[in-house]
Amino acid sequence: MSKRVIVTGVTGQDGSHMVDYLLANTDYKIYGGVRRLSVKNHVNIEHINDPRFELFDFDLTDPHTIQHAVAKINPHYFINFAAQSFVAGSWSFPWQTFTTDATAVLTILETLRQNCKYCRFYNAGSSEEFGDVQYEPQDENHPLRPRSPYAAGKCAARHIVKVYRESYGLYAVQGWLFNHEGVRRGEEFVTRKITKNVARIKNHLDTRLSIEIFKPIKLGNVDAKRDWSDAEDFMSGVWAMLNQDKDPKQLQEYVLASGETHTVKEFLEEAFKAAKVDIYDKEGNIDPKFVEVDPKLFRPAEVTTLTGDPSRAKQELGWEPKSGFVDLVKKMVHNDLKDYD
Ligand code: F7E
Repeated sequence: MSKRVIVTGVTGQDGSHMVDYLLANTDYKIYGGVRRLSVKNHVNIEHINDPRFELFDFDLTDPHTIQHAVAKINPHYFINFAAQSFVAGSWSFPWQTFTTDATAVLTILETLRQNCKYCRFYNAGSSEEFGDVQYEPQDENHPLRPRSPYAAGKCAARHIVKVYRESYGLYAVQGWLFNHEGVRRGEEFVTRKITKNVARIKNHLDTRLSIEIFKPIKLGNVDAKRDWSDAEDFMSGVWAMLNQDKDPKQLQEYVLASGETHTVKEFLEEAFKAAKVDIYDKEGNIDPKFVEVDPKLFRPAEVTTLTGDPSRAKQELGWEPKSGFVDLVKKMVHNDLKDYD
């Protein structure tokens, strides 16, 4: 009988890519957890037409839905990609963020411990946990120094995952995923916000028919540095973390990253380049008609720089990202330009 995998957060970027990856690379049955909303947003899973994929109602803030899913499905793997993942939003909703990103992870672990001890559990961890970084690049030994309610929640989750692994021998891991983007990225994250706006501006300039007033892209801290990869590349790394041939108490957790860092400004410039829009004035500066820095978009505390060191994942899991920064930016811009075809 084929194995059963629960993937939560399947309407989001990572959950939907994980479903695609598992359908393509295993013969397992995949159960996708979705939170009921009055407005359905299934765009990231609309393309899936496979009898091995089934949806079920799930909400991280409702322990009963976690217990019910585990009792009914009796999964071999539980991959938790559901979260309140927007860092900036975590200052507005700290309680909701901590409940979904930390307390709910404890509920999953305790449910598995009591009912499904041999299920392998993955929780989405984040480079944000390194926060106020002490050295570059950050590896698995870097201390946890969170700077946001989101990051504090992910750190708490990491500790409780480790406690369950070490206390009960549960196969439970939490990778450190550095920023990962793509055409399914939510529009509030800076990369997609940029590529969507670049496409809008390009269309405006090309058609000159738009009745819309020409508006610049409004951004916050464009000097922040991030290590960006293609989200699709991360799925095999996560799956490899879940399939190590080790006693759970000996398990390692891994950084997935490109090892390269760029400023938000560099992403922005590369995106306009991909759309063939010249944004520079005669002095070679970015013309403010294209980009405006809005102090309201600065965070109460910023993670100014992140660069991951994926050496351990490369050596022990044989994992490395396939596509680079420029290809990622091009892919996202070209995808958003299609909205105007
Ligand atoms: O911000 C700066 C902002 O919101 C990136 C999540 O997936 O990756 C993501 O977290 C940087 C920050 O992602 C705007 O201040 C400037 O320095 O795209 P972001 P994030 O906060 O790095 C990690 C690994 C996760 O785990 C998270 O779940 O860009 N920035 N101007 C801006 N950011 C946004 N969102 N919007 C702006 O206008």
